[in-house]
Amino acid sequence: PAIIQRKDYKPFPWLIPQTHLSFELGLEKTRVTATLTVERNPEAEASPTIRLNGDGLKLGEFKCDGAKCSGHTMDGDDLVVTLEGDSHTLTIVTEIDPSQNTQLMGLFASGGMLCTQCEAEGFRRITFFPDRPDVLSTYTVRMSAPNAEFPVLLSNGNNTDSGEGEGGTHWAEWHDPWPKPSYLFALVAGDLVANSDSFTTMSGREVTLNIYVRDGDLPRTEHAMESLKKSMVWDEETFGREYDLDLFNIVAVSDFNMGAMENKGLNIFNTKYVLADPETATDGNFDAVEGVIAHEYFHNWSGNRITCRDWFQLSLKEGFTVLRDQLFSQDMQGEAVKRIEDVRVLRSVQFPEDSGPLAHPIRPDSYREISNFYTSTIYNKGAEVIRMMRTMAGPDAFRKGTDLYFGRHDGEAATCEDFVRSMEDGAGLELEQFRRWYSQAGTPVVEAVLVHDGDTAALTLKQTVPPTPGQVEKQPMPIPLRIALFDRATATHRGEELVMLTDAEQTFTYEGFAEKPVLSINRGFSAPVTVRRDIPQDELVFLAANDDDPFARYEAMQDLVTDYLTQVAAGSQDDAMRAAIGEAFAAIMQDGDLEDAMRGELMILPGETYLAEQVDAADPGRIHEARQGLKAWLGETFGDQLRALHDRANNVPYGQSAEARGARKVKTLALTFLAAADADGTAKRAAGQYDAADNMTDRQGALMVLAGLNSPERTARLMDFYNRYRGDELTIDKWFATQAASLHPNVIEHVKALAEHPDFTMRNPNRVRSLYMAFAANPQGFHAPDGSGYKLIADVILALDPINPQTAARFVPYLGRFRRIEAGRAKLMRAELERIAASPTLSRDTHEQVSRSLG
Ligand code: DPP
Ligand code: ZN
Repeated sequence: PAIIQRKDYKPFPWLIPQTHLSFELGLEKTRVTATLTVERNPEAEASPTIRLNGDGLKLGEFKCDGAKCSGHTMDGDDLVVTLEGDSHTLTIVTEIDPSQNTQLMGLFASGGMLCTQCEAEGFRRITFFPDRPDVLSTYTVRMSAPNAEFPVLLSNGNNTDSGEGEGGTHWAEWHDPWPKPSYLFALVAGDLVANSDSFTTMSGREVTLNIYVRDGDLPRTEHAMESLKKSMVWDEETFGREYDLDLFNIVAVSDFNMGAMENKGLNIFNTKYVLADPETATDGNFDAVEGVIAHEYFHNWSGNRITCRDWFQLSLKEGFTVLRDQLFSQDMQGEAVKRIEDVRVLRSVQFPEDSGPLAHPIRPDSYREISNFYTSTIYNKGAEVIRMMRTMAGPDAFRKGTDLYFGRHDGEAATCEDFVRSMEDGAGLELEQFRRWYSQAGTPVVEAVLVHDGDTAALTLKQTVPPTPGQVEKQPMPIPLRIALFDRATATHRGEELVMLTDAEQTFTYEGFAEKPVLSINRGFSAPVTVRRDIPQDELVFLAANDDDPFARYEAMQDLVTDYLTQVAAGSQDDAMRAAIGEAFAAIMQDGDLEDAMRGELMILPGETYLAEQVDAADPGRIHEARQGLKAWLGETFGDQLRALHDRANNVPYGQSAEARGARKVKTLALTFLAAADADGTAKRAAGQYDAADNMTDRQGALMVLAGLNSPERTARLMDFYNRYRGDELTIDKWFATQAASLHPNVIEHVKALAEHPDFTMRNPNRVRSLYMAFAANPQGFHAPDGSGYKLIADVILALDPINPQTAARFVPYLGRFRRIEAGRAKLMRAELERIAASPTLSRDTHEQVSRSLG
């Protein structure tokens, strides 16, 4: 398959000012009539033809200016039309079968309803069109459908007209006044009910808000509605962005590849990110709904009003919008904990991507299948890069930069370069060297050494950016590091400063230190880098107890545990170090000034993927044992305190206050340590928590602990959970995921048995992910020394690829990490990749990921 290169970008030779789409809808047969006005693009090189992309489409009728014409041919999947003159009207008829669309791209059926997903290249599965983000058009849509099956008919923009048709059909017309690229087109038809509300914008316009769901799901939409209204206010106050239509619709659908989609005025959501109530959603689910609702809403400006020139610019909208949703959630839930959570995701998903065969810059240079580039690098590292600009500029100047960007590029298909220039001009930043963050892949490593002499402290920082595929030589990056130097005796510092490391090596000196200070660095995680600090263990203990930057305090604890665990995994056990960790752990449990939400963060041990990243050739088995060993030791040594913590948290009644949420977090966390030390006693305690639970957070938390234990309580509660929630898709997903992610030694057998369960299906991405992604991310099962976990995931990829290639390809990176794994397992992982590669019928998605992984 062809490689698309960023440097080859050329504007499209034609403009499509108007797009009229007429749908005669049916689950098995939908007829689409597209009427496009086309005009020569005065800013592009003239072309005698217009290329309209298609994907698996069969052309029905074709007319040019109302007449049958012959100047068109098929070139592969595309329709190429020869056009003389400067403007024409093209009429194109296609017929599609949504019920057979298992890829869930384009128009597809889900539970009796019809809906669309067009980003990135799904529109070409509906009709022939220049399916690229820089072709903006004004859409008018007419739908007709049987009234009984599809009483609700929705598209982008405003509902301009509707009426009854022949033979029990009805029709509706929608018009979207804002020109948009085809990937933002959406249509929904189904038997749906709405939670309706309204919002008055800052200029006093009233906007109708609807969240459409299946009948029974209505009671679970309140949190999403509240989140939407909060997002709308926040974007006005924080970024000066006002909503621009009279109607904002959200529709929830069960079968969906992504989390959600920001189609103009008609967001389509995976039910997972809409539906929430205390009985079925965990605190984490509530937060995820709030975050995704905000994310998609914020896209209305960062994505829709200003879109991307080409898909290489994807991070322009995604990185920026992720930063916007992170800042929103920080304001809603508390900055410190949210920052720690975001960094945990970055380090457990993006860092491994950056150090593996699929590493790419946040603005890639080439791709074969764009679906493969909806990555943690584009999203999460992209957000970190813009966050660094904000850190360097300060929030007020940053806002001037974003104001300039929104003003300057409104209505355009823009580039990352446009964004950077707006930041230079608006925020007053000098970003020439900083542009390397857009072009260089790989996570920079910063070594920090602090030397004390007389009354001077000298901090030497060295950076290296590791080689990545296609990028062997790297240039130094500008790295903003927030630092503080602590006086050991008073546990205070003179104030934080922002150090800019721009060269390969630099030394910064600080006067007036009679004693050697303790270095706190990359506070707030001001740069997405790995810091290797040469710092004695007692200073880490000091920072874990005293740092006033919550992130830095967390980081000190993580570093302490990471150092210890990597040593244990390498075969040396340092009891003094373990004792120091124990002391810090006990202090965290007892610190009366800490909120429980933060206490929980400080107690969470670094994850196994993160630990594996710290060494060149990780042994996942030994890492798992080392981590479990420390948990058991902590659980044993601090059993009384952990039980007391569990009892105290158990007495906090259910509620959404920070206190109640924090209590629920430490409650289950305490169980995980206790379970590692005392399986039988903890099984009873966990079963007690399960039985008494009046909310999903406590219930699933207890079930998660029980699922890892060999105990009679395990079986009984798993059965209870299933019977209680049978038929409730999202909750049964949890039932699958909890078992697939468990610490149980027989987890592979469990997963194989669950794959045969009548509720399992390869057709529903949420179900597939709940069983197999949970398993692939479970090091103990996935990295079974005999390779059975690798084989299982490879079999999933091969079986899923013909059904849903986009989702199948998402499993490849787990196997692709073999170069960072010890030789025995690496060989088995590689062999599975080669087995997949040998399949003659791989999709473009999976083929690209497998061949990049094998390198
Ligand atoms: N739906 C995806 C997102 O919002 C792609 N735009 O990030
Ligand atoms: Zn997005």
